[in-house]
Amino acid sequence: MIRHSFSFLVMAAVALPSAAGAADVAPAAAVTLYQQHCASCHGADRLGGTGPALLPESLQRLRRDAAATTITLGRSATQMPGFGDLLSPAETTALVELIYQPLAEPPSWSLEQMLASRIIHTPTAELPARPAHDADPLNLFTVVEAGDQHVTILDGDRFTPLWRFPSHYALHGGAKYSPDGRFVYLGSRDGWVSKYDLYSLQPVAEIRAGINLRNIAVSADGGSVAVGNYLPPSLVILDAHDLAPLKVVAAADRQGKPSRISAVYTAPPRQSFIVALKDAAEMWEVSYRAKPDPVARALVHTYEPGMEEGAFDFGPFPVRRIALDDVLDDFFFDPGYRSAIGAARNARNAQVINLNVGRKVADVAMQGMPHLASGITFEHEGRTVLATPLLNEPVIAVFDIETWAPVGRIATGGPGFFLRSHENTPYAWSDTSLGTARDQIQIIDKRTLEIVRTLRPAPGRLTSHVEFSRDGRHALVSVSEMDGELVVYDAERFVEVQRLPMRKPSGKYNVYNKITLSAGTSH
Ligand code: DHE
Repeated sequence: MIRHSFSFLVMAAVALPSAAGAADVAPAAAVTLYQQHCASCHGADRLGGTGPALLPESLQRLRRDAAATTITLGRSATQMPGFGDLLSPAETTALVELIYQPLAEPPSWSLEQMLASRIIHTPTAELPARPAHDADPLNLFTVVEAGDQHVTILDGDRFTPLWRFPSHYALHGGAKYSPDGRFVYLGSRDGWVSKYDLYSLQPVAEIRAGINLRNIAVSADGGSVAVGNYLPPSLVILDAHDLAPLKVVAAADRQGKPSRISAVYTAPPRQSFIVALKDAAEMWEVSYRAKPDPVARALVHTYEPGMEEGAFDFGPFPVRRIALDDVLDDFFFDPGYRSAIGAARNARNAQVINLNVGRKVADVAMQGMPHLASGITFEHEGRTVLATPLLNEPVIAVFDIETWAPVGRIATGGPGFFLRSHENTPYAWSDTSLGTARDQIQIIDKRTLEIVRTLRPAPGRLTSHVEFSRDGRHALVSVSEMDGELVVYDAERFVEVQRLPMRKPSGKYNVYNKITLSAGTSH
């Protein structure tokens, strides 16, 4: 497989094109340059090919100067060559300007294109019955290395890499596992869903389910994978075995106004996927309880507004619409999956939605912008609480999950992205990577809600995501720099055990903690 990716590294020593030079190259000439140098890999329409899509929607995380560096120098460990000898600085700048322009027509991704993109790497019948390695298959970590678009599968007992492979461009959101932990599914921002076998350490299948993907979820019965897309606005249901599309739902409100999907998660006791919409004040529940019959399996169902009778769609994976007061950017479930608590990024309140009755039942004053996907639950003074970092305040907000009453606000050394814990530790670990002190991990005692220790694994360097080992004895921390590392801590004594060099590690996901729905991590 050929993989292209963009550098997030700006090499100051290299003379880069200046914005002033862009005036030298007309936009029409930039289009010609694009067709000459870029189209064969990135697609004549910029929707991607063997290289990633070059659209503003998929390049959100890449600064323009970093894009210019990549065009000039290429990208090591990928098929992206440097064009510094072929393009003048002004031409490079013009190309950068071009790829950050939206397309004149909203890009479409048809079912035919989706089907044509699908690759079966290893037929299920050829997969071995037992692991080909001697590591505990339930104590593996999938580690995303965003720096050079790779993934490392790590033995969680010995902290040694078992397998490192190239991924699609910009993986985002949690890795999702099959219920038995054998397979891992990854979604990339440019629309690819890939499945890998953790027994034989090889790819199984992949499909491009959209152009700009948000996140994926695997059903609790292991049968299907839901894909939430920004572009085209859609929810795609795939067969979890071979990633064949089963249903494509055009994401739109009841009146037909399109909406991006902001997040999709599985709700195991409900046997359904719960879906948040970014541009429509609705939440969806898509049931996977009824299995598609063989005829339905052979057909790919589509669903658009207007097809439903009442609030329901009667095809396989029926869509149930729940009307809300506001859009949702993200949400979190109570432990019984009866309610979801969700919030819009620009809101200061969160809404509690009772999924059984299908309506909003409470507002929760957050006094800040919660990062609910990073929330955790734990027992505190005899009640279950939800704790979530706020993205715009140096605070972790804590709420009673039964009454939604505030329980506390933990003042931290800066706003952070992630909060992680484990049933076997009294501590929760949080980063402060969105503040000025980007290098801190703060350890909170879940009994007192007080910070008991601040760690700086690599002073001055961006430090973020934490995940615990299967037994909760170790906490793995990402130093998310290009020449970064994974720092393994003894979670009881807060002392460093090991360092593993990694290329800008972002998230890491422990198989056991994920499949057992540990309260200390995301699912
Ligand atoms: Fe994430 C998970 C949304 C920016 C790294 N992020 C998620 C999830 C959502 C989300 C909805 C849960 C999906 C899941 O697990 O299936 N993230 C958003 C945003 O809206 C935001 C703020 C803006 C955006 O660009 O989309 C955003 N996220 C980032 C980053 O800038 C991070 C740090 C680097 C990156 O990769 O872009 C980042 N997000 C992550 C990670 C997870 C994640 C590592 C999984 C955490 C986990 O433990 O499950």
